Amino acid sequence: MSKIEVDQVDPQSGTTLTLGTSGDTVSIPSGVTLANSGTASGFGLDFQSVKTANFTAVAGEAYPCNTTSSAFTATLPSSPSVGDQVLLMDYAGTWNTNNLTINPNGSNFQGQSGNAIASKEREAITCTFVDSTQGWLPSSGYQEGTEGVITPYTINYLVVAGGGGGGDRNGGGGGAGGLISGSDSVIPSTAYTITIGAGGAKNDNDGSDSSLGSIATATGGGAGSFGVDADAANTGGSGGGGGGGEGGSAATNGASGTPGQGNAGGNGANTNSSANRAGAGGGGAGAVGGNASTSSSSGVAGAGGAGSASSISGSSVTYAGGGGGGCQVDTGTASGGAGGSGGGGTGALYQNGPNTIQNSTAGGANTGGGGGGGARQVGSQPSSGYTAQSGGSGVVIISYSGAQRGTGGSVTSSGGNTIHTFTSSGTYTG
Ligand SMILES: [Ca+2]
Repeated sequence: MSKIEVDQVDPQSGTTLTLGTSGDTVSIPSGVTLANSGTASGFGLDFQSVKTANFTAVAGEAYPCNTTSSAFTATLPSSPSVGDQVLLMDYAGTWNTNNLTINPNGSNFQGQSGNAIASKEREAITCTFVDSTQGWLPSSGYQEGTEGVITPYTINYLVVAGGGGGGDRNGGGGGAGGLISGSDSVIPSTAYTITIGAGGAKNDNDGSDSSLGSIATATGGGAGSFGVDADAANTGGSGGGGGGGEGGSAATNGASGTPGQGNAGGNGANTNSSANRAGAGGGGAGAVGGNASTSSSSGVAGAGGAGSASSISGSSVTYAGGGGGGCQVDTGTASGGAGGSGGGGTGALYQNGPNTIQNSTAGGANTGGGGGGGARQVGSQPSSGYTAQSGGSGVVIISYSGAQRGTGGSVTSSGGNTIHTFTSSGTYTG
């Protein structure tokens, strides 16, 4: 190896200086600085083969990404150096249907932690690592529009289904609508269908499901048993309460709820020799429905199971209480049948002799409360108030930190959060 030491190298003729010949490598040793004060061309990112599945990018490389078959994730380099660059481009014009997810691998992307999503057809993005605060920034691109790279954000949610209907004739209270709370991420400018479940009408009608897109679906509350042919209480988000039956029929047991959403209804009771018959409470999100009890001198209807409190709206509100059971007492005293906290309806009580009655009520609107059970109608009974009632409709509430980002529902703010409350079906657009 020989060494030439000169201060300048110029072309021997003409104006082109050539280093090496084809196949050679011109090596710049570590510690050497190439300072360019002229025009550089032909330098750039090292182009790679087409990617069709998850991969981890290397700084200084460019990747065509083909999402024709399925969406996948490009993970940026970990522990990047300032100035590191990665180029990503939509190989087949399919990022709008199968998005490319960009995982910043522990660094921020545009100042936020978590993944970003590239969703524009024929988009191309050069990602440059700037610093630990902003992390990676798109430093150049094509077809990026105003939302070329979007960053999902976290929401907290509450989804409550419609409550089940109560049962007539010493029937059980309706089970509360299923209650689900949690958190998930939503994608800006994406529509999420909001469904608010209706409450079930009296006598064997369950509440309807409520849902937040594909993120969460709460199951409608189960109907309470009603006193015809020992109708069985229905399962649901929370289960319906068992009935006391009518005539000489048997009492029935409560039905089960859905794990993670609600609880079972209580069991009905009767003392047919005294014509004392009592329905049980429907299950609530926070507790099982109360059992009924009877003797030769009394009937006690079961209370609806307690609901569950949530502060997602900015203040503590209890949702999804079970309906109370209904009760007929021909011999002695009648009591009980309170609705569970959180919108559960009150069960009807009928006490023969004094001919007194406790009116039943429906589950509260937008609470998911179960409907109250009914008492048995007899000839001397007042003309109304003894029948079972329907369950209450459900509700969906979305909350996230900071200023308003999405649209839909009734929008309020509390404690630095923006809150979207849906009392009827609609759309949340992220
Ligand atoms: Ca039934």
